[in-house]
Amino acid sequence: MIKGTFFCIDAHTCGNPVRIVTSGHPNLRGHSMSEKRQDFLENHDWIRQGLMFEPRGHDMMSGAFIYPPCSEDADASILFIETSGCLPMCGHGTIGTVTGAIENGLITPKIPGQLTLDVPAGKIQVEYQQQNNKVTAVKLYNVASYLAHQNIVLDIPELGQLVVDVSYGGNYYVIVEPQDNFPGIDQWSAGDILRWSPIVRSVADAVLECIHPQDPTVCGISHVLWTGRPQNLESDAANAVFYGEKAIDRSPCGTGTSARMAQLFAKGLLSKGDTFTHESYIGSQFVGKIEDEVEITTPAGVIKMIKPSIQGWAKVFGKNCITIDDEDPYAFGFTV
Ligand code: PYC
Repeated sequence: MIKGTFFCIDAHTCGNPVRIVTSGHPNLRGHSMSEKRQDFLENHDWIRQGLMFEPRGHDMMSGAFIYPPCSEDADASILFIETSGCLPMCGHGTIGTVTGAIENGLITPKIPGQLTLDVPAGKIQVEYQQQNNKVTAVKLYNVASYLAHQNIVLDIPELGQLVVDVSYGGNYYVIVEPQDNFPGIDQWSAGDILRWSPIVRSVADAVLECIHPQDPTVCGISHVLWTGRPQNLESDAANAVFYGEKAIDRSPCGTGTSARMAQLFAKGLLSKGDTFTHESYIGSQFVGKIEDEVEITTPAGVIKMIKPSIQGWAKVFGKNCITIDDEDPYAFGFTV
C-alpha cells in the first residue's frame, strides 16, 4: 500500500544536496518548531527514512519541509530532515530551501528579499538576491553561537590523544585542528575522516555535556569538524564536516562555520565585524561574518555568544515525485 506521496524539488547548496518536500506534510503537534520536531521524530520518522536513505536518497542526503510560521513575525517555518535525524538547524539546508522556495513561489515574503523563519533551534533571518527569477545569493543570520568546551583531551583508541574544542552553531561540533595525531584534512583521505569521525564523536559525547541553555531538546554532539589547509588562496580556513554515519558535507556547512567562528571569537582570533571565508571538502565557499556579540544569562552564569551570518548559493536542478510503498522491502531505506 502507498503510505505517502511526496513531490520534491531537488537542489544543492555549494555541492551538498537539499530535497525540498512540497507535499505530503504530516500535521505536527506543538506550538514551536522545537516541539514539532519532537513530534515528527516520535510519530512520522518513516518519512525521513524513506526520503533520505538509499535507494531514494544516499549518505549525504538532506532536505526540508516548509511549514506555516509558528510566530507572528515569521514568514514560514522549516523542519530539516537528514540521514542523521532532524537537525535543530541546518545552514546549507536553509540556503537551498530558500532558493527553491522563492524560485517556485512556495513562500511569499512580507518584505521582498527578506525572510524571518522559525526553525527548531530558534528564529533566523534571511536576505536573498534575485536575478531573472533565479536566487543568486542567500545570507542567513543564524542563531546565537558559542564555544561550549575548550582544550579537551580525548583518548581515541588506536589513534591516540586529540585535543579538541566543542562549539555550538545550531548543532554541537567537535572541532579538531592539526596536531600530533592529526596532520590536517589536506593530509588525510576521505576514508580516514569517515573512519575516525564516529569514534571521536562518541568519545566526546560520552565525556562532555552539551545541552543548549535555552532548549534542552537541543543537545548532544552530532558533528565533527576537522580543519586543515584550504585549496583556495582567498579562503581563511577549510573543513571536512562529518555528520550522520557516513557523510562528509560537500558544502562548507553553515552551522559548522557558525560554530567555528564562535570558537575563534572566544579564543580572540576573530572579532565582531570580521568576515571568515570557509572552504568545504570540495573547495566550495561560504562567507561568514560575526555580526554581533550577545550575552545569555543562564542559571549557571552568563554565556558570551556571537550572532553569525553565513552567505552562500544554491542551484535547483530537478523536480520529482517519490512514493513510499510499504510493500517495497526498502520502503524505509537501508544503510550498508
Ligand atoms: O550547513 O549546517 C549545515 C549542515 C549541517 C549538516 C550538513 N550541513
